[in-house]
Amino acid sequence: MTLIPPADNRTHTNGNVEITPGKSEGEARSETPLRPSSGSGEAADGPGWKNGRVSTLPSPPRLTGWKHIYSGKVRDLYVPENGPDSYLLVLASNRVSAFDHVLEPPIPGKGALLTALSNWWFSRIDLPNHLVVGTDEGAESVPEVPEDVRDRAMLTRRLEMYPVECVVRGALTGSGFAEYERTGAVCGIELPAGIEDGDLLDAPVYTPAYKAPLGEHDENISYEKSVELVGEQVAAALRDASLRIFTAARDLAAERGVILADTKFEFGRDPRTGELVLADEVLTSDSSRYWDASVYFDAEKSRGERLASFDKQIVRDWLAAHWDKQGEPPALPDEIVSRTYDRYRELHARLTGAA
Ligand code: Q0T
Repeated sequence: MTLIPPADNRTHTNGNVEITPGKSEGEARSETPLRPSSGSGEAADGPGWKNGRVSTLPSPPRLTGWKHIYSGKVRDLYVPENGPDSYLLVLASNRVSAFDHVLEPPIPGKGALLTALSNWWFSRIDLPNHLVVGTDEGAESVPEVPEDVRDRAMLTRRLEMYPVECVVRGALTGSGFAEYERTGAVCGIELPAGIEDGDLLDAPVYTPAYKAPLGEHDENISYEKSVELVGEQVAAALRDASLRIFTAARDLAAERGVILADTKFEFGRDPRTGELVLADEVLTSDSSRYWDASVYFDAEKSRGERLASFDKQIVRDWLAAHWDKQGEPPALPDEIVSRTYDRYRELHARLTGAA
């Protein structure tokens, strides 16, 4: 896998946008979709809507020319109101989730920052991706992306998504470490004894998960199970592409003092060409765990400190100290919101070299 040289921006134009905290609106694991919208109109006006369990999501914004069809914990999906239905708008909100709850308040600027990071990675990954670029669309007319959400919107080609979350782990932590502790293996891959939480693996492992329907938790699966789900050829292509992207991204991050611990990719099939296409957001701190290398390798620090990730660790730590995980989580104080934003911004700056 080669990463495209930094100067090359051929897949999009906003790889290095300047980031400023935006207007207030809105794990390193997968995002569980919560519930489809019940229609285009009410979503924008309603009092917010409940998912299957506990939290109430803020209503997604109404976008001219677009119909809201779906919301996950942190992103909202739209389709063109009057066609063509071959496009999809993925809007990154400023919402933050932890311990399976969407928290209040949102983190101003988060959606734009993660979108910029995802775009930056897309432009460096030498595989077809789902982003729609200006003029390659032939006769079809795609609705405009409204100006006020452009910095956190991805205009994408609508794909047939494969029901496999393509997780790659270069280190063992989270659900992967938990499974290893129970069984000595992750997704059927046996690992040497004695690995501790957060240890780097000798070689990255591909640990797919099944995308559970609506509200259920994704389930780690074996490679063989992924073959049953998508067929032998596609399963192998998903695994090979995931490992190649991970390895290249891990090496690039390492040059910038950042450890890419693990990440999740999603792929689809382009119905026009049949080709495998990289979709979703890529290598953001919502889909990945990043660690600060100088902290990770600091022998003076505790394991917890060393694994403090470039994502929601500040939020998780504050919640763990101020909430018993029963009922609704308390609102985050302003200081936690701004420190979390700073952390996201620092990751973006380190990786991309932006100020
Ligand atoms: C998708 C067809 O974004 C998601 O959930 C948030 C509510 C995950 N997801 C992505 C798709 C994509 C993309 N990305 C695409 N290009 N074509 N579907 C569906 N869910």
